[in-house]
Amino acid sequence: MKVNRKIFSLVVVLLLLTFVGGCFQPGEFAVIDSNMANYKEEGVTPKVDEINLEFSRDLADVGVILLENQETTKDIKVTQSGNQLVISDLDLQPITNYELKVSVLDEAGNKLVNQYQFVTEPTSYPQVEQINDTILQSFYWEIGTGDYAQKYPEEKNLWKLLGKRAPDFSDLGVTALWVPPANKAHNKEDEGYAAYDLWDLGEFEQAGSTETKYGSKEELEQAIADLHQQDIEVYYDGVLNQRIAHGENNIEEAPLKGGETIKSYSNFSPLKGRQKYYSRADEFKWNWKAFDGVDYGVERGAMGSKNFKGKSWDDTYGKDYLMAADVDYENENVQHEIKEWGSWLVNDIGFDGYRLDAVKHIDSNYLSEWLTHVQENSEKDIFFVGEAWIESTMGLRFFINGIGNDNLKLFDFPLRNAFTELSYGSLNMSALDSMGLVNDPMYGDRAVMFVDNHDTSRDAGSHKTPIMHRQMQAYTYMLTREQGSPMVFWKDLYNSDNQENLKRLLKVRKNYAYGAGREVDNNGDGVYSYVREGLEEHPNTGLVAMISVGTSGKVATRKIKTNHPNTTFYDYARNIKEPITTDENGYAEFKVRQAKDSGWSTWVPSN
Ligand SMILES: [Ca+2]
Ligand SMILES: [Ca+2]
Ligand SMILES: [Ca+2]
Repeated sequence: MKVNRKIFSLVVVLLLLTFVGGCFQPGEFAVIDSNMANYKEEGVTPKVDEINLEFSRDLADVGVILLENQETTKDIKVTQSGNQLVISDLDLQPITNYELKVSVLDEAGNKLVNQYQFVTEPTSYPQVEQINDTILQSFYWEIGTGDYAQKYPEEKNLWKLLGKRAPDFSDLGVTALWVPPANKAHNKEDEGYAAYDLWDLGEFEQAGSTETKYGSKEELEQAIADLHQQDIEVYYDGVLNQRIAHGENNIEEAPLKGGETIKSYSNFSPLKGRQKYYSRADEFKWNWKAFDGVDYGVERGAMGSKNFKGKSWDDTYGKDYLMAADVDYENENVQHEIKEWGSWLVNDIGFDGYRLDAVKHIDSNYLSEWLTHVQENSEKDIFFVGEAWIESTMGLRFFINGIGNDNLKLFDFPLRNAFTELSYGSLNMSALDSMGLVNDPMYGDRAVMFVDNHDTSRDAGSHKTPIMHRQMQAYTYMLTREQGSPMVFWKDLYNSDNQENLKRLLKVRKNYAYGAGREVDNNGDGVYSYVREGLEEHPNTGLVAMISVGTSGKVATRKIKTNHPNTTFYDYARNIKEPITTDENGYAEFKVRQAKDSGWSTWVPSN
């Protein structure tokens, strides 16, 4: 028998736990250690040829059965000595279901039955030179608050957690993180969209605290360093449209267009962050002159949006006014400062890109100028995605043309509307070849696809209905697509029942979703399939992705051509257990189940 030092130390730890009141009861008949514990996280590979179990008592009799794909009983070797049991000669196959049943008797005739179920991993993954881009939105509305803070206490200091989790992100194939607005907000509990001082990243005692909801500036900078260590880019959430006051110190007398003077929350000077970092900080103040208008006066109350004296609303795609004190991008001081700030975040703090909030309410000319400025003043290839909340593809196209800047990508809201229909079961699956910006022949690669985000999936006050059903079908579509960039939502990845499924799907994207993407010719009747041809230099890349909208529980088959003749494919999603082998022309009958909670398959070539 193999002497395993790790087991010995684990036993010591278990005994220690007992001593301090752990759950292991001395004298209880139980498995006290097993190498299966190690495989819980890393998965069982076909190379595993031995399972070790150590019991709390010596064994008198042993019965072991290993079932392959729920039917075949495998020939295995069982060796027992004292309280140790070794099951060997396993001959495991890749991506196959196994069920191990172990029943043992101790010397007094007490019986103990243990069952282990596992699906084996592939023997190896393709090693592509450049993995696909995958963005993670690394927060959600409720993060670090209420029940979530109880259940996920590590999320209370987000910056620390992001640094710590960087290796896991890398393992999943995440290449970039969109982090929440890191600027000081009007109070510490705020998510960051109620921007107070854009230059204060949790460094100055302002608006009631030094830290932001997510931590301190030092912690943010450490997180960026840890993420860069794993080759993960970090995107800043830029809130350029509005400023929101903290309290009485921000009240000033301000003249409105038409002669009336009100008391408004529009005096933001001095701002400590700005005074420290902006060399022209003394040349103007952030008071009403830096804004176009407000919709509230201290004595007047809500009054609808009104311009300050001499101001006019900016030239925007939507209405310029959205909320609070609306920034005036025709003001040259403002223009200059926000450009300097944009470059500071990239060049001094280390950000690699931006997610830009509410861009249809920001001056279109200035937005384009700002994008060009930030890009041209950096050696990095800066990523920019705008939140232009426009739910038609034609509208997004119109917005892109209006901004006229090749650097800007946009969130694909119309594609998400298709996912909503998919969720309800009412989507015509054959239309999935043409939905959203991602399928636009000109602008497909400008699309950032998403299933849900901090606005569309909130527990209360959600701006849309969250995608409740067929979430994995939507993610499968998005994460296997050739065009566009997909964004995965933290709440789906770490706080949902789907997290293991989503992690497997991310691995499909990282390892197999390469080569040209191709629509098949038999989409419809509740099934959509999509092929990635694979890379010539990596013959074990490529895939067939299938999603369904049906609920019968039956398996649907589609004859699909791949670029892989005489090749065995496995469903990496584990929703269909049996492998499929293509003929000499690359054809096979691929399968997907018609069910809400298992209606997706990602067929990948075996290695
Ligand atoms: Ca203006
Ligand atoms: Ca505006
Ligand atoms: Ca404005």
